[in-house]
Amino acid sequence: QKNLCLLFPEQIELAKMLVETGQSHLFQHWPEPGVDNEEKKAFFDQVTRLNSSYPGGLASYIKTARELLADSKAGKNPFDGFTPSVPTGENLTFGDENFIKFEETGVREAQNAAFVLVAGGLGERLGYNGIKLALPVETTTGTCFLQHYIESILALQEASCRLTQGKCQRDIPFVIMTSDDTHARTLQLLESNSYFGMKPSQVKLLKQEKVACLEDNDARLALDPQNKYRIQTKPHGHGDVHSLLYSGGLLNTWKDAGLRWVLFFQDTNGLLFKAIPASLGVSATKQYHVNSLAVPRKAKEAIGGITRLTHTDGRSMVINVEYNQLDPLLRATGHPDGDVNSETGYSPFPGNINQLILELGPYIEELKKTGGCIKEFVNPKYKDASKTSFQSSTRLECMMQDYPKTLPPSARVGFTVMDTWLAYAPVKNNPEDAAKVPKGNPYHSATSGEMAIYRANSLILRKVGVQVDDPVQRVFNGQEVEVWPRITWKPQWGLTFSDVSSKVSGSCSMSQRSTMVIKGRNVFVEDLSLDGALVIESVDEAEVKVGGSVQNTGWILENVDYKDTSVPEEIRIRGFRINKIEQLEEHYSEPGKFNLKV
Ligand code: UGB
Repeated sequence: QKNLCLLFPEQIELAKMLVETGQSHLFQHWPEPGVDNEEKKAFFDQVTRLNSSYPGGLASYIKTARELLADSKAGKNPFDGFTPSVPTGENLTFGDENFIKFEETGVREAQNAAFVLVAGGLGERLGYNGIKLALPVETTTGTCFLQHYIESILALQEASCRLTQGKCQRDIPFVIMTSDDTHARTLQLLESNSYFGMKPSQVKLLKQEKVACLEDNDARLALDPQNKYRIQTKPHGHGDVHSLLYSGGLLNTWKDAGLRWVLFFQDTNGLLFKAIPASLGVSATKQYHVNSLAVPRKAKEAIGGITRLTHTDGRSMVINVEYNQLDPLLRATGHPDGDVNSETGYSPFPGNINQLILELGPYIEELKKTGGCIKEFVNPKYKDASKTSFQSSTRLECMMQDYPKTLPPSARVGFTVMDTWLAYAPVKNNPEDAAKVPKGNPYHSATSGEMAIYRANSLILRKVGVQVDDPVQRVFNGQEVEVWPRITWKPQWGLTFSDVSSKVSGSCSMSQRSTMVIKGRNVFVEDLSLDGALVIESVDEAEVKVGGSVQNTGWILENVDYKDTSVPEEIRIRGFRINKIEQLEEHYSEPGKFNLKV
């Protein structure tokens, strides 16, 4: 009471709200008025932020938390009344007629798209000290994820413009959701690299706020153990992206500019853009309001399962069931073995890779109703079976893929399944955990993420007629992986199947120990036999034809141990370094036509 006398009117309102919602304990230790005034002010600054960044304010957060905590204590099944079944979606096969048709449609539509990258997570499972966007996708070129994403969007923009004979007028908007954990370092990465060639005005960073932690079933807010004048906070999850986009007014700006699609994606999937054009084509052709990208899923793999849920009252929806919920749901609904592989060797439920394509108009209409609030959940770790106290504080969380949960049955919700080798290779697990992944399941590590790039590029080249040698098996950081030739190219060289097939001709071959790096839009590979390393860099105005027989010692992979701290972290987490012994390297910095015949 006495402390309240010193407060501003808006702070008094907040203090009252806290007391009325059962949070008086936050003030119990407060000394008499006049003591620790700066700290008390900082406390209210934080409460103001927590209150304004949550739709409906802190009172609403506390109310929802109480309800969800009570449900959790009572063991209420969030899927009560729902039966899971395997849904049907669009299955694409890379390089066939259907795929090529969807790719072309997708590229055409890309100029009507905006991209949203959720990158607020620190990646606790990976344990990397920097932001994940700064990690190399592969170490042959050292291109980081953010650069790769930006170059892919720019390549898509150019390709879309070309297809419409230059009638497009706009740059594709690119939003990155950051958090306090990642914001400054993401901005710094962009600024110190001139936005990797994108116009700074094209990129917008939206920072998500953390939410208050809860210390018990009454949803009493937890004080920060380090500072008794602060409420402890934790991330709220990637679901925040919807309310941030809505409250910032960006969606309406995009709509007014004539955009039609919003594509959401995650921080470390170096393959994703190989799947984007075709899946956007599926959205446009099928007029999906929601299209989720999926890949065949191994049972128990840490990716959600796309599931049809049918309620006893007749309601039905196609939605992601998160990996920790799928097994109990199946067991509770007549599948005693739970989440297991079928005779195909995969779970019958396609794996959600959290790449969503939403149609902008219906998305805005839905958000007008919900304000972008996504159904939340709570996952307290209880001390014992009485479920009366927690091991550590918890908080509400939300996931971006739960967006369809509030949609009416009339909404057109679909999904597109692609081959894993083409679409999905995330970097999520540290070497130690990756080495423990059951045999046959993907590692989702920096090692497997990099190897997946080489495999995909090799398989794509095979599909356009190049004779690429089989991979060899090697073990890095305790993980057995296939090592294909290290083939990389810039997105503007080969964004789609048609792009790649138009750049490669004649009789070409690549030995397993080869490396090929193409950094140039107009590089044409013709009758090339490669056994070693070849690097071609050229400016846009140069047209370079490369052929003949290249043979040299090349670049070799040497094992390093992830525990060896003398090696930089981004290298040692993959378990190998590339020793660049000998290569044929050519740079074309002038416009013109060139012929490199070795
Ligand atoms: N992220 C944020 O931006 N903010 C946050 O508060 C938290 C995360 P994780 P997760 O496709 O691989 C998801 O931690 O959540 C960003 C799907 O839920 O890597 O365990 C973060 O920066 C799951 O269904 O993944 O699992 C990152 O970019 C499955 O699809 C992204 O959110 C799985 O991803 C994902 O965060 C997958």
